[in-house]
Amino acid sequence: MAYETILTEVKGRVGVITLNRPKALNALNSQLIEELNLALDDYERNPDIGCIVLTGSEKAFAAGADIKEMSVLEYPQIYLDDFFAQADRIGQRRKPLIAAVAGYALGGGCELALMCDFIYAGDNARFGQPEINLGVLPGIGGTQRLTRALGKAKAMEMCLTGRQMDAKEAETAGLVAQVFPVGQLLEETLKAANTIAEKSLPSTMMTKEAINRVFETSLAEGVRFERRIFHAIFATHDQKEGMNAFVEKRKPDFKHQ
Ligand code: CO8
Repeated sequence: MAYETILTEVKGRVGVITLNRPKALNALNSQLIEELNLALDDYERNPDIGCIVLTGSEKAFAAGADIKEMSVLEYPQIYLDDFFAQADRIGQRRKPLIAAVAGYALGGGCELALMCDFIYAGDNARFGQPEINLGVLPGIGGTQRLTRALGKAKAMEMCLTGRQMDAKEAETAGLVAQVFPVGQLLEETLKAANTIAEKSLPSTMMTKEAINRVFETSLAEGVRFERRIFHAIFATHDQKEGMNAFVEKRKPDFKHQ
């Protein structure tokens, strides 16, 4: 499928999506969100894809939602159209999804990275929720996910002042999993993505689902949920293969089912 705002490339069992609106620093407009969802649908349906990487350019992962597109919108149309509701689907994906963030990840760009399962950052990455400077507020989950990722103090400070956080601070604060020199970011992200994609797909998907339960439920319910899907994974080929391979001292041959 030909896209205008993103690039897609399959590397082994990893599906890569590159945001590609360089003239607008990858600002997220409706077309980009639609194309991103189509590409994600495609990778999710493809049994040969075990992990997805979402990235941008060295200058910008994404500098926010497209302010030029939004500036002309009026209430109640924005309400009736449920503007940007499709963005929520990105955070509901089932296969592991890694954000490789270099440069600006601001506003909707930061929120998009937060919808991924974890973030690897280039050492030039800058995270921020500058919506307050535009007289608005984060609208794609930033107030919720940033607070869960960073805690109340830093999330409040960032959203209320609009200040940016560099990669080092983001790693210390737990927003990103690891920081790499920007020139090595994609290579390192692909390495991790390959590692994940080679594991049994039902076990990576169930692990993602169980960890995400943390944000939706109590500890007791979450532990019960984990036990139920742990029991269920004994219905897969790969559980038998993985455990037999260990006992027989050989490499497992996962069939991803
Ligand atoms: N939207 C549209 N265009 C943008 C955006 C954006 N978010 N960011 C940059 N651009 C464009 C610029 O207008 C410029 O275009 P042109 O060449 O035609 O003038 C081009 O990209 C390059 O940008 P700059 O010249 O500004 O580049 P600099 O290197 O000088 O500055 C910055 C880079 C600091 C990133 C600067 O561009 C900037 O501050 N951008 C805006 C950042 C921002 O405020 N982001 C938040 C947007 S609001 C948001 O994300 C809300 C999401 C919620 C939506 C919910 C819907 C329900």
